[in-house]
Amino acid sequence: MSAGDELERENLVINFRSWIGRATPIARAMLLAALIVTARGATQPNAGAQEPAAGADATTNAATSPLEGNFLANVRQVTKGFIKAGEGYFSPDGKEIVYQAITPDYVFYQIFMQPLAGGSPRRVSTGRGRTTCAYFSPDNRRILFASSHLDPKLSETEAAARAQEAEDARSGRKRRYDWPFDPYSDIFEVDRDGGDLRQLTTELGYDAEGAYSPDGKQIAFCSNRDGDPDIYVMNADGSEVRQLTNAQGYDGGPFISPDGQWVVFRSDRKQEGFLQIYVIGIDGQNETALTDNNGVNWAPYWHPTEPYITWTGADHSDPTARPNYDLWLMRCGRENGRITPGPITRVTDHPGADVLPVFSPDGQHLMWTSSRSSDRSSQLWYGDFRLPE
Ligand SMILES: [Ca+2]
Ligand SMILES: [Ca+2]
Ligand SMILES: [Ca+2]
Repeated sequence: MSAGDELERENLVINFRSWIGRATPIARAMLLAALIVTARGATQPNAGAQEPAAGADATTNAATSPLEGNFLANVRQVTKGFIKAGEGYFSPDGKEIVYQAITPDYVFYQIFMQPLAGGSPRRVSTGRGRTTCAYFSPDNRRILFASSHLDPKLSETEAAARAQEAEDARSGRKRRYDWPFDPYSDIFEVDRDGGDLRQLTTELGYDAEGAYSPDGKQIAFCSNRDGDPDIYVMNADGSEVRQLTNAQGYDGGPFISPDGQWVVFRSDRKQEGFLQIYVIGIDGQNETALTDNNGVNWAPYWHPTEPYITWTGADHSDPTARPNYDLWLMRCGRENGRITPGPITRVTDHPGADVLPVFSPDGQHLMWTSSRSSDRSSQLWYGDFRLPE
């Protein structure tokens, strides 16, 4: 079955911190073969053609395989009641999470936070526009996210998305997903109750994928303000924007290292549609590729205390095989003032998609987005985590 056939057959959703809006049609088709296209048209990874593990229960760790048991324990689903939810991040005290989710009554993702231990989700974004990529400020007082609610034709944008959804539902058609870099996307911050909304970027073009530095003084983000998506850093109040990368291609998903000196990100500069993990100094120097394989590698995230990164990867070397998105771990080295690639360990092997991993602030837990849920929707999952011996 070709990727295109599979795509037509499947549902699709997409997360923009992760996926490729500018890939060639062939590369895009390869990538999208790994995704589910829902009539809603947002993105998330594919649940996979294979069935979830027999007897998998959304609230127990029955879905954990022997391999996963080497690193994960007490795995459980932490979001429910949404059509889908994902890309979660921990509060600095590890007690709350912030994430994006689609509810039955609105067409685009909105940003929600909730206690990790359980409790009602609370929306902190405005309720309108495409939103993504939330993050807690290190002082636990503010929430960062990207939103397109200032789109001057927002009502038309929403109506078009709803109309497409309704038409697809009527016709049964599964649309090929094509992520728009929403030109009205900007980065905002709000109080924990959603109040005191402040706009941090104002350039026309896609500004999103933002995350604070551990000291709260800087924000790394992705912008295509000059026509090509690149990594930028600005002060936390939006001032003093500096561009770190300038390679042709989608450089995105940046996170600043625990020591504040490095930015890890992913890029398709080497081959369109094949993302690799890179690291660059906060000063824009000493850029190094950490992965170089025949796959898609994205959503890198730093361990808070040990020299590890985790990320999402899938093997795309066989165009006839369905890529299984899983979580990976690399122990990084240091050499001549650079961060260097080290041994790689696979953390998950569930047939459902496992993407967007983040460590808890104490490094003792892992949260990620997975379609291993009993209804195969993408939801946030969480477990105890231990590094390899
Ligand atoms: Ca913008
Ligand atoms: Ca670029
Ligand atoms: Ca998987």
